[in-house]
Amino acid sequence: MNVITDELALALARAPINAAIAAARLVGRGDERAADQAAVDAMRAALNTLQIRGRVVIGEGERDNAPMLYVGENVGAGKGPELDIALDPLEGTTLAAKAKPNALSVMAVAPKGGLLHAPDTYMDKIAIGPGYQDGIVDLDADAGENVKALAKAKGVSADEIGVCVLDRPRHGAIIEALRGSGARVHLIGDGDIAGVIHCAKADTGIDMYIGSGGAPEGVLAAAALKCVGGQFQGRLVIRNDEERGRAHDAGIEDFKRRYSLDDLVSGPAVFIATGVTSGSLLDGVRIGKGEVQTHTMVLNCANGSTTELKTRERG
Ligand code: VTB
Repeated sequence: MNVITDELALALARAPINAAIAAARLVGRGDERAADQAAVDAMRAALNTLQIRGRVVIGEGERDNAPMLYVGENVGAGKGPELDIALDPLEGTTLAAKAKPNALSVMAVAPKGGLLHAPDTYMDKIAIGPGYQDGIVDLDADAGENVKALAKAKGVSADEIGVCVLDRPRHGAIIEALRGSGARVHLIGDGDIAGVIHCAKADTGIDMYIGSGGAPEGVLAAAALKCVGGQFQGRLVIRNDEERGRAHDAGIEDFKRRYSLDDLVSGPAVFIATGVTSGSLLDGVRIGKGEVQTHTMVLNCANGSTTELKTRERG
């Protein structure tokens, strides 16, 4: 039996909605920390009103560094289903601070044990949308070869393939290989959860996501793809002893393991994202004349449903 009913999924949405509203009041103020903190406080308060026994498995950091929503923190009113929660109250703190598009408040929830406890390290990632044969792209293949394989499978030429990549110097070789294949490269400043979700939406012009970003964001993005369909492969990037320690503490022994979508998200998860700033996926929070409007997507893997929520409330 699935413990996350549609009703519970909608109740859970209050957490990112309230976090997004709190962060939105600080959009464009150049203060990443303040916006993040406001989102964290609001998300935690909302989670603690719900009839769940939640445990944060991906959160704001280890207990020593994060006073709230730390990994291992119990949330919820203490009764109800046991749930694992991965959260990012403000994904794209820089985007919010600079009032740029696609800052989101994000959460994935699954019955206990259903989400990989990803350490706070980087992860090499590749993602594509639904409708392709399994294994059509490969994390270990050359980026240009992946474009060619995807173009063939899609029945288009390589120059019609759009690839989303975080704009970082570390991606120089990948970007070169992608452009060499003819692909269009969509560079984003931050926010690779949105980057991955773009692959599964027909109207974004993005067919594939490649590059290294946060491992926690990898699990959150995988939860979204698991619900709407698509492929995702990831591998932790462990650069030093400290990161090795973090991975070890998260219960990971095989640092070279290549994770599939189902390895990252093994249970029937729900993925919820609320727009903080407007972007290609969601409208941002609108505040004015004593009223607040929000826009949220609730994706439920258990029944494959997508629910779009628009709220309007005093505030
Ligand atoms: C990504 C992205 C985040 O960090 O994980 C990225 O999803 C990777 O880290 O929004 P670097 O910024 O260190 O390259 C963010 O951009 C910010 O958390």
